[in-house]
Formats: sequence, C-alpha cells, structure tokens
Amino acid sequence: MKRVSLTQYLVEEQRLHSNIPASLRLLIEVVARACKTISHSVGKGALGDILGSANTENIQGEVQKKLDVISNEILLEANEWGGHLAAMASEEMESIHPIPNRYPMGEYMLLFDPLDGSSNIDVNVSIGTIFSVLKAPEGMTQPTEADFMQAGSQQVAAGYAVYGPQTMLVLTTGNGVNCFTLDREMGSWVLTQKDMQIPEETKEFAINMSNQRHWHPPVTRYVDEMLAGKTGPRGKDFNMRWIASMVADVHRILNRGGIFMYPADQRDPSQPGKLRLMYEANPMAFIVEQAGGAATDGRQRILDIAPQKLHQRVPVFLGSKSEVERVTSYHQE
Ligand code: P6P
Repeated sequence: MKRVSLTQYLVEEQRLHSNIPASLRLLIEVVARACKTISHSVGKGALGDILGSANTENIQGEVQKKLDVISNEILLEANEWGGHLAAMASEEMESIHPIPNRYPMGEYMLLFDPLDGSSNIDVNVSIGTIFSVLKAPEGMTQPTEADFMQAGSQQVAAGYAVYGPQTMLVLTTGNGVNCFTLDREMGSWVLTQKDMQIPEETKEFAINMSNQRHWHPPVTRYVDEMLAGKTGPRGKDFNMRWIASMVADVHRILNRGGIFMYPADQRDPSQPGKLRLMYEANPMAFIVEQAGGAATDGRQRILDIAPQKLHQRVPVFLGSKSEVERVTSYHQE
C-alpha cells in the first residue's frame, strides 16, 4: 500500500468531508506529535529516570506515576501555544487548564487521560493516551468547567495512542476509524488500517473477575452464561482477556471483536465503576460506535449521557454490538 502520512490523510479527509478545518488538523497533528514524545519517554523504561511513583496524588486520590506527570506536561506544553485551543482538561489535573493569556485562544477544547493503564507502566505492559475534542461554546471568553459539560455526541474528534510492541494512533473525526503506525526511523505516523470495523459477534469478553462478588445481578447473569459455555444458554464457549489497560483492551476489540466491561458494583454507589466519562468512556465510545460497535453504561448510550462533573465516573460496556445489546437488555429487565 502506498504510504499515506497522517497529514496527507487529514488533508484528504477534509477534501472529502469538509469536517477537518486547518485548526482541527493542527490540533490533531500536535496531539499526535505529543504522543510520539510520550512513546519515546515510555520506551526508555529504567534507562530514563521515569519509572516509579512521583510521590504525588491526583484528583482521584491515586498515587501518580512519574510517567503520568511527564505525559501530562508533554500534552500541556505541546498544545498551549498553537492558537487552536481555548482550554484543556486532564485526568491528572483537578481543574481545567485555560490557555495562558500570552497565547491566542482557539475554538476547541481538548480532554485527555495522558497515560492510561499506569498500573502497567513498571511491568512493561502496553499503556496508552486517550483524547477527546469538543468545540468551545460560541462567544466563550473565559473557559469554565461548565463549558466542558457536553455530551459525548458533541465530540468532533477522538483517539488514542497505544504504546505496545508497535506505537499506534487510532483516530476518528466522525467518518469511520483509521489507524496509524509510528515509523520510528522517520518519526512519522503511517496509515496502516483504514475504516476499522468491530465484528458484530464475538466469543471473547474482558472484565476484572476479582470483583465478581460485588457485581449487580445483570452482570452476574451475563458473565455466568458465558462461563457456562457450549452446554449453557449461550451454546458456545467464550474466551477471556483482561490487560488492565483500557487502551490495549479496546485496541484488541477494534481488531478482533469482544466486549469490554467495567461495571458499577455494590461497593460504592457514589462511584459507579472506575472509568471516567469525559476523557475515557466518551472518546472510546465515539471510536467504538464509528467502528460499528456499541457503548452503553448498562442502560443508555454513553454518548447520550449529560455530564455533571469533569471527573465523573460511569459504568462501561463497549464492543461487539450484539453482546453490548444483550448485557444492556439484562439491565432493563
Ligand atoms: P482494574 C487503568 O488504571 C484503568 O483506568 C483502565 O485503563 C483499565 O481498564 C482499568 O483501570 C483496570 O482496572 O480494577 O482491573 O485495575
């Protein structure tokens, strides 16, 4: 296949759909370049002073890894001077990050989890960066958290980088999902998978089974039926995967199907699940739906949820459409 760079792809996509104006193309290219820098840092491992704890806590009360803080800084510094953004928000920062006054404000707002899967950093398992792009409200002059409270259906772009055996960038701007592989020698992103489609059927599920005793009945029923295998109500055997890096689990599902679940459970009703709506569930739901899959919180489309708080959590069921519809129907019975 003739090598198509990220820039060429974005220019041609704009010609086709007129939905990637120059400022959005700049935003995506800047984020992609920042992900290259994060990939380089992640790849150093113990050879760079980047592993282990930063001895600080984020808003979630989670101990931050050095790479969490480094990745967050890389994304902030890469994006604040370009004039394409009005503000940023990150899992690693309690409040929003307005563009400094010394730079012009743009029409977009960028949200990200700079390094997702931190528990895997120190043991060399794939991790990733997740990002979501919203339009700044018309006439906004001083960004506030309220300006970010837009449903996932309002996203103009979303993507993730996965730092694994290959470094890959998966992107949607609302016309399908495309995947780019980092050519480390050239330092460029090369289009390697076009219009990714999630198989509607699957035999593979992803959930952290250690929480099983806390699940609500619909989840228990759904998983028990799969564990019952060929002689059970599903009439077929299922396989299980849990990488504990959402980006890696979602990337597998984009490529070969599956269902990813991080449900609410009976432990703490005020914390429904572990994943955050604005910069984990929404971007992944946009990508999954654009690839022909489905994404719900057990009752409604994730992209339809009206956000209340920047760091709010949401239960997540996403992947092969037939399985997401089944487990969602169990919640509605
Ligand atoms: P658990 C990583 O910390 C993360 O936010 C997601 O990437 C991942 O799917 C989940 O948490 C793993 O959670 O409870 O299995 O460690």
